[in-house]
Amino acid sequence: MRPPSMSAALLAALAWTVDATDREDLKSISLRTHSLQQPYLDSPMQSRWFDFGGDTIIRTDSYIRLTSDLPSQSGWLFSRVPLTATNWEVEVEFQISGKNQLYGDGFAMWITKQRGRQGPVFGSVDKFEGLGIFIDTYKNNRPGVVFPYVMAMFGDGQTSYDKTNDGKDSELAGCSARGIRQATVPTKLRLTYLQDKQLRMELQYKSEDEWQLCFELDKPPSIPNIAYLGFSAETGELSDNHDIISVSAKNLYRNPSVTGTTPNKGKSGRTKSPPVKEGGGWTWFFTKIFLFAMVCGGSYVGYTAYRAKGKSHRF
Ligand SMILES: [Ca+2]
Repeated sequence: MRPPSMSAALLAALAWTVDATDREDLKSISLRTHSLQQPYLDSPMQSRWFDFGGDTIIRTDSYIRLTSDLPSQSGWLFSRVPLTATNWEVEVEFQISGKNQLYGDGFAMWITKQRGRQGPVFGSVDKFEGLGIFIDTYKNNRPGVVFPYVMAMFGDGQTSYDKTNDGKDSELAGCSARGIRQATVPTKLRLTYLQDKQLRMELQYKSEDEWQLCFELDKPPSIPNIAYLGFSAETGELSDNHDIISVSAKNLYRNPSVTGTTPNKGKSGRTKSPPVKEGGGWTWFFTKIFLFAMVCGGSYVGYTAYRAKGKSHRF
């Protein structure tokens, strides 16, 4: 068995040390293929990693506008390659704004098998497969619920989103987010997915650097193997600007120095799964090199001392 090359091992080690998430047992690596920031385009009218269509317009110094504050608009933005990471986190800065007293309809974030097609669910297709997150700003019919409302729906490819009742029957989880539109601070969402373990949504809209937990599910449905990251929005009679400011996606790894090796850190105790192979092998590889160096160094010192002692006896 060949050990990994030193450069690859060093790179992996560096990746662990930078960019830690707020969970001690997880480390992250940025996914450039699923991240977006100004100026968004890397050649005139094109982005290497994202496609856009419908009424979407891009202002390279400001935002990607999925819909403008005009009636009957519909726009989308989708990654070109699937999100293949098993565990990931996507943080999105967005802005919902408009000049009218009545406004709608909101926007969606997608992790779905379908991509890049206009449709009736916040500007994208119905009967989707995968995860849809809806930031619904217009209450069609959900008595007693404060809007804007943020909800997750898991699509099986057959179930329709029921717009008339704001998707109530197909809701996986959700929360009210009064103030997420026309907010005075940058508005953000952060979605974390740990396969078979956790789906968590946090929102930032009340004050900067203060995250509100929207929902957390322990055993989320499995996202299709081939699933694209996307965004879409729609306006009807009522309208709003729905803007994506930036997207930051990360691949999450279990931290091998915490999982199963440090008994003091209680959190790792509940993790039954073995350490992620990308990490465990290389840490052990470094440990072995370190131990080998210690043994060599120790032997040399011992041998030198032994010889010196031998000499002193002789004379
Ligand atoms: Ca609605």
